[in-house]
Amino acid sequence: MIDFLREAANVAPSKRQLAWFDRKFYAFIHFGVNTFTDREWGDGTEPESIFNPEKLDCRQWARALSGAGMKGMILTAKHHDGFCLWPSRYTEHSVKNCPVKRDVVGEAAQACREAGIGFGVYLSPWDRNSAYYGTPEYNDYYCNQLEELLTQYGELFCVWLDGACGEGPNGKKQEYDFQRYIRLVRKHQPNAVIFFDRGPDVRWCGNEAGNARASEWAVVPGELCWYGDVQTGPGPLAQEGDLSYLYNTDSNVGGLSNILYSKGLTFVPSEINTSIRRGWFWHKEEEPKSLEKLFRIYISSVGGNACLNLNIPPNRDGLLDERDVARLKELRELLDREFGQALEATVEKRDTGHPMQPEYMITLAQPTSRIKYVELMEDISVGQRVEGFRIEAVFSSGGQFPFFQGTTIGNRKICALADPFAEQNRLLDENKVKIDKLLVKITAARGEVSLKHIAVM
Ligand code: FUL
Repeated sequence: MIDFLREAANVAPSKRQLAWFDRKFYAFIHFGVNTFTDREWGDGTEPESIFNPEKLDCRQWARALSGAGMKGMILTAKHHDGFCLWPSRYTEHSVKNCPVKRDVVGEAAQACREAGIGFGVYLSPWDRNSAYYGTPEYNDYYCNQLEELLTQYGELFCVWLDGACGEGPNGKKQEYDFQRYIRLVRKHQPNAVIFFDRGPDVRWCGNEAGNARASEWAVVPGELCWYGDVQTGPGPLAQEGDLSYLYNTDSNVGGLSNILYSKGLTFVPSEINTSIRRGWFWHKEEEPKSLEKLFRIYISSVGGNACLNLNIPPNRDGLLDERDVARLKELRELLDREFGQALEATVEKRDTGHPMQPEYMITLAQPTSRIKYVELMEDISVGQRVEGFRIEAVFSSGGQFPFFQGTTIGNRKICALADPFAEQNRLLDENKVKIDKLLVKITAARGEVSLKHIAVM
């Protein structure tokens, strides 16, 4: 039991996973024939001629994303309909046979480089157009396309593999050779993280609604799948990394279990991906999610030991919709207002005699009653360890009280003590007493704890 806990505490991330965590917030771009047919899933029979984004401007996309503080863009180079946004040598079903004969992948990659953000690709394994689909040759076809993307467009920060596996044009399903896909990505883009339902580098959070778990563990049993439903996901109660799941690491859950992973504990953090609108592709009548909703998604994902991949779909002109761009700008302004300026403070780690339960005393330069957030980061380069913590306020007038109780910290935990959308904020509005110091007490951990960053906003 103790050995098992020690093992769990010491499962460490790779360099590419740490670099991915640093990106925090990046964008999905769903763009393709669906943009022009008003559908979410094309069936592969769409004529190339319908893809006609006459004002296509990938620089406009990249500018809006980087302006919103996003650190990357992942473009759907090919969605389930099989239509390719780059002139692949291996199919005619691509931009090369469209009225606008432009290499959208190349232009997007270049725009990201200019804007100083990362670029990544989504290449759907499910292909409803390819005649190879459902045969062993399809894996060759897929790898050929993947290799084009991996070698022609510079450095990629992410290769996003979709788990969907439906029927192809001849009614057959495909057995994907994921091991081969992964080897190919590693060979050409060793720094790119591979997203797939359960890793190997980043896993799906289990829903498309933007719901993060209340306690997010990056260390999970290798073969454990997400439990859930696409619309609502597992909800905050299924905590894949908690001990009850870890102890089941010998179980064999889910249909894909044997494809990718050996059993045992592995470091695979979760990505929260959702669209700024209801659909992944652009539909005229859809409106962006409210600022409040997006802010809550941001706090619970970026501030909940995950990264946020927010989809912003270009319209039929090939431009991001002004409504979405405006909402992104509002979000950036709100994030800057809430988190932009940390209060001046000093932090002292206190030895409690127990390395798994240290305390951190934060002394504010100016006593204040306006504390809104506390941001904590574990040094996860050695593993994720904190299971529980508490924050107590220490008043200059004397007295102390606990006001925040949390579970996991991981890469980053944003503890929200105030809510910009609430009419009243207990701590800010009612408490006129000034807070002098804050005490962060780690109450439970799987190993020795080291917080590498503490900020008070
Ligand atoms: C899913 C797809 O079926 C959706 O269309 C979308 O691309 C989403 C991100 O992944 O598996």
